[in-house]
Amino acid sequence: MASTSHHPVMLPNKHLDHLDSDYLFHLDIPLNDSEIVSKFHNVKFVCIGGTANRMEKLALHLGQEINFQPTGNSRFDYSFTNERYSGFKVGPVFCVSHGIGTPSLSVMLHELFKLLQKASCCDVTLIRIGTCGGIGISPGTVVISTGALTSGFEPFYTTSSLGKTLKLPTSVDMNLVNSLQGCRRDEDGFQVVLGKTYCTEDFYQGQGRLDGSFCDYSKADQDAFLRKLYDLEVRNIEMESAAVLAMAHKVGIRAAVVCSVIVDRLQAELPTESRDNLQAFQNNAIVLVGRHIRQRLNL
Ligand code: R2B
Repeated sequence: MASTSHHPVMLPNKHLDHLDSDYLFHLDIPLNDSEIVSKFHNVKFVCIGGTANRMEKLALHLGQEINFQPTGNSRFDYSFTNERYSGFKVGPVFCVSHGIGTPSLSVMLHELFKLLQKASCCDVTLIRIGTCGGIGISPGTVVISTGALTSGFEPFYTTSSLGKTLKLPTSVDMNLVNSLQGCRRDEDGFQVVLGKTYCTEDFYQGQGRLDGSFCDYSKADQDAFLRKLYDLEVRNIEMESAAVLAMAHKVGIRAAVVCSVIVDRLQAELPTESRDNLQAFQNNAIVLVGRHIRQRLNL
């Protein structure tokens, strides 16, 4: 690693010290199995994204980037797939799926963070690699989030605790953002843009679409909403960034959100490009993050 800092994962939950045994119910990993847990000790990058399939492909791609040599018959040094989530580990890189939206993501992150602490991981970086709608940004462009706004246009991830609303500030590590941006090369066939991300709980009304199963606003309302987002320096919309940035900040893990635009919401509701083009767009974010990881690992 280029950095010489030593920053162990230390979770702000004193109850964790007093558990007899702990089982990561949704990841299906027993934390009292030291053989499994020790496999994660070398994790430096956790890359997360919506689907299992994408995470498997991502792990294989990043494994090649960092010259990961698998032992035995498996292509990974650890993997799991269950009804909820999937994870694929290639050396210091662990790729995990999170499903759609912050509720699904937050369950996975709580368990992931516990695993990282139990495995005594140090200097971990968390990167969400996803897809998004652009706001005045053309498909194929990669947007790196400089912050995340949620409903009310506030920079908080809103959840609840003991029946009360809990607002966690979203916070971004600008060194990480700038370093990711610096990984773009002149010969790349895509642009990289920095901007705020609007994170919603719903794909249809939440994102101002007119084509959900119900809709009680007009096209003019939609236009005003998207214009307002643009004026607030929002450049993309997706459904997980606020929880990634707030939860990682809360536990002291450096995090970033890097998303490929698949539709410009100022032009269309849904992507209009071919499947092959959409695949190529998704790869743009992966290329950027792969270079960043190589650079940080001094490869
Ligand atoms: C982007 O794509 C998904 C919705 O289609 C959601 O996970 C997101 O943030």
